[in-house]
Amino acid sequence: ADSVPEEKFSLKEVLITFQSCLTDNQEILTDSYVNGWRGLVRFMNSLGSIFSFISKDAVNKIQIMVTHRNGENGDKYETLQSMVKYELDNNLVDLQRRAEHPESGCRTLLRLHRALRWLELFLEKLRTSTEGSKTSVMCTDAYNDSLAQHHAWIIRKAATMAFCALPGRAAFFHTMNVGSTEQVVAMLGEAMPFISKVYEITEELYKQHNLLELP
Ligand code: 1PX
Repeated sequence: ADSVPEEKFSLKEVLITFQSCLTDNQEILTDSYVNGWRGLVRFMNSLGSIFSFISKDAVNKIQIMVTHRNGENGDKYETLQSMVKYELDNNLVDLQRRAEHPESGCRTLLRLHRALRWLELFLEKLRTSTEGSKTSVMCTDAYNDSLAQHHAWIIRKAATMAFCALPGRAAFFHTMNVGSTEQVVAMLGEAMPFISKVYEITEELYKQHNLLELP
């Protein structure tokens, strides 16, 4: 058979996925959330194998969520709200230390949620950057203001080293496959409110149930 041409994918589609996470009553759909991360990981992989230790962890967490969703009680995982209620009501979350439930949906999703904050910060920096701005610096600053606080020294070190391998702003925008710089900036402006909204709602949900520090 003829080889299928590599499908060109645009980061716009990925970021727009976060729009479809929100239901009319402000709940967050697990499947769309996980799909958003899938797309982000795919994009990250296109940046080079130096990021593979990061994507490996992300894929692992995505897979845990998919397994919950495909399980016997998958319907309980339809939204983040129903997941939190189901896992807490049934004592399926390790609150003090990782023990019987090391892969609860709540603790796994919390890691992705913290990474979403990094994404929000990084995208905002990209959106407001100028020609001379360095992606590695923007990425590191966003990381230090979010995820880094939750990572051990060795992870921080490895992550910060990997960021140095990021392509420059022009090449990075090109990889996003969205079009001109103006189009990238416009797309980011469009997509960011949804990402922020999803982050905010999840943060509030976790705060209400005291889940923001799950081991
Ligand atoms: C236009 C920009 C789009 C960029 C898309 C990039 C998508 C990045 C996806 C990163 C997902 C990272 C999830 C990390 C979850 C995590 O914090 N895991 C740690 C804790 O888990 P545990 O189960 O042990 O409690 C775990 O220790 C993580 C290890 C791997 C290193 C994580 C470094 C995270 C850096 C995030 C920034 C990615 C930069 C990509 C460059 C574009």
